[in-house]
Amino acid sequence: MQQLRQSITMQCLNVCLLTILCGFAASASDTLRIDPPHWFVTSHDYERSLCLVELLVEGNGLLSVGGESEYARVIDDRPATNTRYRYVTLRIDPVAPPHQLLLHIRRTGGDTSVRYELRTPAQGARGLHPSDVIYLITPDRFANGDTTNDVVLSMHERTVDRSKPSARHGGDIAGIINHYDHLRDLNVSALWLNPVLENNQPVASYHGYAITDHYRIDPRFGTHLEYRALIDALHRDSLRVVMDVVVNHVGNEHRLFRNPPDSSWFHWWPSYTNTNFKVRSVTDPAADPLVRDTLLRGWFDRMMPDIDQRNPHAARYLIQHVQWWIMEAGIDALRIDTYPYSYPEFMRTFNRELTTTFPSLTIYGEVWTESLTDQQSFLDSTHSDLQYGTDFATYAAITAIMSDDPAERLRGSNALIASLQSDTSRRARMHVAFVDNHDVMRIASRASTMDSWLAAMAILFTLPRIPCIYYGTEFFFQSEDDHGRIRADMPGGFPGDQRSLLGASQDSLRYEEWMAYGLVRPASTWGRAITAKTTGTFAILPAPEGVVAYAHSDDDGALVTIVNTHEHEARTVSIKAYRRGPTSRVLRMDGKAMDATNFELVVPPRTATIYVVWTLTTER
Ligand SMILES: [Ca+2]
Ligand SMILES: [Ca+2]
Repeated sequence: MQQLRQSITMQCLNVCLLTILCGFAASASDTLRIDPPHWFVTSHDYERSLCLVELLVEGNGLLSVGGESEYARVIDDRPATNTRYRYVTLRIDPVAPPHQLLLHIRRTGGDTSVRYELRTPAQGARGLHPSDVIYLITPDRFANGDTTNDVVLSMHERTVDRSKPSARHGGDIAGIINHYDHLRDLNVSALWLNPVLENNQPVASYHGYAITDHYRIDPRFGTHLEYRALIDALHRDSLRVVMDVVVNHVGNEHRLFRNPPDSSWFHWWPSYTNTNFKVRSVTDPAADPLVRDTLLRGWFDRMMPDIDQRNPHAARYLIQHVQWWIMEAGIDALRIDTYPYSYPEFMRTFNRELTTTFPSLTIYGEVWTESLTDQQSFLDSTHSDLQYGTDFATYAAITAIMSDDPAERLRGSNALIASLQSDTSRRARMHVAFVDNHDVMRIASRASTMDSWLAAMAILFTLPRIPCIYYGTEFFFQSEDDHGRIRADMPGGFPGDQRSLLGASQDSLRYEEWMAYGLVRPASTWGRAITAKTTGTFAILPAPEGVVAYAHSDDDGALVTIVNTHEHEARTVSIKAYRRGPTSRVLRMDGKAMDATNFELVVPPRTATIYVVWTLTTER
């Protein structure tokens, strides 16, 4: 990590030098702002759509914006309704080299010129793979690597109080960099951070979902360069980076809400109207139009004004900021927050444009519905053509299987089968599965026994999905159903912590922590080690009622999971289909060799067990 920190210091020096060199632009245009702050040159045919960019130029007394270089030119310039803004379209030649374009800006107070940079994009947009394992971190709560950024005097919220669940706790990007070895040890392959863009809100600004500047890392989380250095380190180790994207709303302190280019950038109501959270209304053709309207146009929260993406400039602004971060920082995948609350027409444009521009990019939406049918509807091309979703239907099935109520467990087992049957295509393998996240109670608090927790994790890691681990779940974190408490501090991540779980020896962990880590760590390796899980054939096996059995198999063997939800009775499942000859063996995931003479497995009640079937190929 020493090397990583030195690299950040060098990059800081480079930026200081760049700022001095570009001092001309800064001094002549100190009240000007241009979003995006720079753009990129491209050379591939598929990136052709990036050759047009709409600049939102902001400043006092703007009259016109023009400019031309050998490879780029302003082709359109028009005022917004609010004359503080102009929409300026720039066309860039597909073969343009990186360079600076001089923008001439006429203003009532005197003309000025600004050098607008066209840079080489970062390598990224490599997408996720079915073998990936995602690690989700709430940056304010994972680790505080830099106490000097805890309080930033220019921000509205200037207190850090770890005793308050909804206050800022001081965690940051430097903390993630300091504990990067934990990610490596855990063997995850992708990192998803809750949003790290500026949230300059007066209260509860820690969670990141009330963005107030689409082009700035929140200074309490660190600097732009620290963010990029973290991503560079992840990429060097072939890990992928997921950006948490919010296009439904902003924080009400966002300058584009406080003084918008046009009031039609946002949804307005005669009196405050919250969204009704009736997600189904957006996919149900028979839904009451008023209900659907309130879902789409109601505000997510009083502090989170709802964006009207029917305004073409607002829509362009949202799409471009994502393109910018992909090319600026090398983002590989997007997680779209509050997906159903945005207009489906806008999301369809968003999805198609981004996946056309970046063909390997992965996009998954937060589709919070436990209905399988509704979940599928969002993926339909007639809706918004979403690539993949966060799999709430399977999550609901898993939590039902953990219930102490036998009837609920039976319902859960049937729901899990339905979920597995609903889409056994390759596409389903890219949905993101989870047993907890930053919005729902920790899975350890839903489990009444360790067996129940183990069952949930066994299912999570063997589903034909990409598993996502919420930080702390590897240490059996528990919580009540409260956002601030779900997002608890990682022990050892913060100065003064009495004990540390990060890098802790086995001796210093409590039993549950040791057990949990001992499962999650190897399980996150299986996805890549057992090729059958990601490239083999998936099948649901015949099993008695209340039992779910499924397998991934290829020529080398099979990964079989059997879930028995019965209260007291063991159940038998045949896995003869995976016997490849007399040298086939069955191993339980804890290392115990099973009696493989007849390939009938007896599974204890209220457990989920993983088996590996393999064959001594040299003797085959
Ligand atoms: Ca800090
Ligand atoms: Ca909305």
